[in-house]
Amino acid sequence: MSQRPLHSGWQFKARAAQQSLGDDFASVDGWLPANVPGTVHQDLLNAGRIPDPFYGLNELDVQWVGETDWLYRLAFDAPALEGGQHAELCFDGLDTFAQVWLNGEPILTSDNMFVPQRVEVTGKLKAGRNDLHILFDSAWRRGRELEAQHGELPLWNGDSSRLHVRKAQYHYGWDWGPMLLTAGLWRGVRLELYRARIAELSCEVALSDDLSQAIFPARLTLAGEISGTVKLELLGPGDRLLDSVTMPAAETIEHTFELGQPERWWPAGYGQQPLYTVRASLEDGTETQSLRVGVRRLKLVQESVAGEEGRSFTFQVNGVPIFCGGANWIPDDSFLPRITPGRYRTRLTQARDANMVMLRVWGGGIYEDDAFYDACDELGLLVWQDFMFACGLYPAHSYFLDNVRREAEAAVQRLRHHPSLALWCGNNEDYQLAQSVGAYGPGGDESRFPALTIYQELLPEVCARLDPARPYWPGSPSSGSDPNSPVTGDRHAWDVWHGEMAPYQDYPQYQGRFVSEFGMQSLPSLSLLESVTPQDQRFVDSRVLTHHNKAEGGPRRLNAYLDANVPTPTDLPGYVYASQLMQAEALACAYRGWRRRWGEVGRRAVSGALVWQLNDCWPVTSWAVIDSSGQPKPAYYAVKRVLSRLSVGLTLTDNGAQVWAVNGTQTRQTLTLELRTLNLSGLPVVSETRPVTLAANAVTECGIFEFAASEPALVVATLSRDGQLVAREVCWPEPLKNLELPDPGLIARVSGSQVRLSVAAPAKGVWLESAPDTVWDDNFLDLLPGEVRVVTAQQIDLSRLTVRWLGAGESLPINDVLKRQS
Ligand code: BMA
Repeated sequence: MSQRPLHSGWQFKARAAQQSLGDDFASVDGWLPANVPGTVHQDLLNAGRIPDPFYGLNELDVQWVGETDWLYRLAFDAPALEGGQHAELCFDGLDTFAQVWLNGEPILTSDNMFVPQRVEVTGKLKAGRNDLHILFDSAWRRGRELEAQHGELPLWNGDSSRLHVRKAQYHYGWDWGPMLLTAGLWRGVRLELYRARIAELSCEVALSDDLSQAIFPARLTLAGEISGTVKLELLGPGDRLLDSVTMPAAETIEHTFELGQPERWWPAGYGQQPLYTVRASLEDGTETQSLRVGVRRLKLVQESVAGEEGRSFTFQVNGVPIFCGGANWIPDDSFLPRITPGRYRTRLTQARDANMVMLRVWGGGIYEDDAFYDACDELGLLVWQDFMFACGLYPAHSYFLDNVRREAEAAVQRLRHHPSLALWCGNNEDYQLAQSVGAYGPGGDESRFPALTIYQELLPEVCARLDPARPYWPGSPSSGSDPNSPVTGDRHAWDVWHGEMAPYQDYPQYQGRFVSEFGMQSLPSLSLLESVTPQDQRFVDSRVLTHHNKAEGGPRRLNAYLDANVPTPTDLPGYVYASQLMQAEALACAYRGWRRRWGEVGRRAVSGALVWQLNDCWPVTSWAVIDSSGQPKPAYYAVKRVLSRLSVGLTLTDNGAQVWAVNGTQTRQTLTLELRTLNLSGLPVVSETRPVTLAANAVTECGIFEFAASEPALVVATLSRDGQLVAREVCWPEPLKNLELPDPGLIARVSGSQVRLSVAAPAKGVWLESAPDTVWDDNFLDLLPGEVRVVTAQQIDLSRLTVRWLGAGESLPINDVLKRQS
């Protein structure tokens, strides 16, 4: 088979309504160069026809783009077909309402951005020049027409017409994202010429109950003229050839490789991520396809929780229950083709480095790129995969259902071989939306929730047929009649921030068996904000900064949490720091409290917590822990610390503090627990030391550390082994805004890629910043007298290095700190 990408030479222009379509396509004027894969916004930006939609208020000025119809055209050369050869045009992604003509003849109509299209053009393709024309109708207009036909339906976020359009739902605007209705060839397009081709290769790897034997049942379907033989190979990690078989070609070929003592795939931190390859080649050498697979047994266990109501919700890999600390993933850009494999890899590595083991691909985005899942396989990140429905009461007429079925089949067939893929999930919050309008739950009128058939029949049927071994879950959240039950299924814990705006200190009591969403807003990094804000708008409640917070009541809610908790300067840098400090405190409190409830075998009261959200798609104040320039916020480091394999926790009581420790390793740990209180100047008040033994993969309650709370004091718990620090927790008197902290007398020494920090008095939230691309191994530290903390970055731009902490008043250039010391 020969594959020719058709990516260069495209042109585009706006459809001129006053002309016939033929004349419009034929006109010589107005065509501009287009990039494929790409979007019309990117093309217009490249051509200088629109300003950067991310800058200032420009989003508002580019709305016409989504309301316009767009023409794309390409002239390309093709060879004469040889006898018996087929020609197919393959469009991996058309966004969204597209009609395609080849040499003036209509060949395709497409209306689902998630469905790749393959069109046979044998007999239509000419030797020599060919002309491809595509009309993309405005998704806005077409959505409105569909809505007029099928009725307006309730939703949260975006324009209600989105519910009728199979296009990434966040394109319609979300409570963290702009409305940018893209159009175009967002994924690749190619011409395939072949006599015979591999239409599909699948391999559903299975592992025996005792984990000692793996089977690789390779299944191949061929299309075209079937003759000769096909070679199937199994390669081990490092591409060692393990087995191979040659079979006569047939429409369907099946062969099962068996392997004793396979190397097992594990989530990050639990073991390695060995990957096997199943490869199929046609005898004539014209095509080879391969799948990278992993050997692991994954189960979703729901069993009783001793002494409590309901059932657990625990992912088990190779027999080991995994506490799924992690995050929700949204598309990393409003303009999807800008997300390169390298960018995926960077963002996912950040997640892995924060001790996360699971990401949830949220249903308002896309079935992500192959590069996303490949990286998750390699990094050991489990993927909770939503189908693409979010926060709406979707229609379910037969045309819509057929469209959804094709979409789901395409997604499942493309992704099912990935060992990282842990779960298929029907939707995001559609059960809750239905419940809120009286269409679900006790007394709810389910006839008003037609999409139930999608989540409870159509999608489970597709999954059972095409990916039977993988768990399917109807919705996030769902759990029967109460979709957001705290005792079964998964739960979105929005009692903090949304809902009653509960204090974040109460997070532990808003638990779920698996908290698949919770979050707290903060501003992005100052450097990112400044890059998209005109000078005269760089103040907290400027029109531009308010526009870059899309949440309903966003600035007001954020201020409420700031006012309750932290000193909040009114200058922009101070406000950025305060919001990020508060977010970090809130998320750490949630993870800490819920992870304590990981318990032990038979008592897995909370088995996961996924923060809303890992990343951003544009520069915005949002719940993300990494901003859209890729810079981690302080919360990122707080999460990383609290999710480390071994951690220690404190909860204040009337007469002291409860102490517990989490051992996320697979072995029992014998450690030394040191408990102390310090006054705000850092002088020790009470201390004690105890040996502790922490059971494997469990939480150990270590009892009460008693002390009289006579004055505001810091409570410090450390775990160490042979004098080496293993984990530490510092509990500060709350609210932080009331603390009167002395100057910590920070001492910094910078040498090469290291910053060594020490203090004379306790310092909270010590935050180092340098060039935006600086990658720190740790940051946002609590420093205590008597210790030296070393923070490393690959490269430090000393001239831009600043440091700030709670109470510092401003970010200090490190050179000033150095001068103060000398
Ligand atoms: C969740 C998500 C999103 C939303 C977020 C913050 O429930 O599913 O819809 O962006 O809340 O409000």
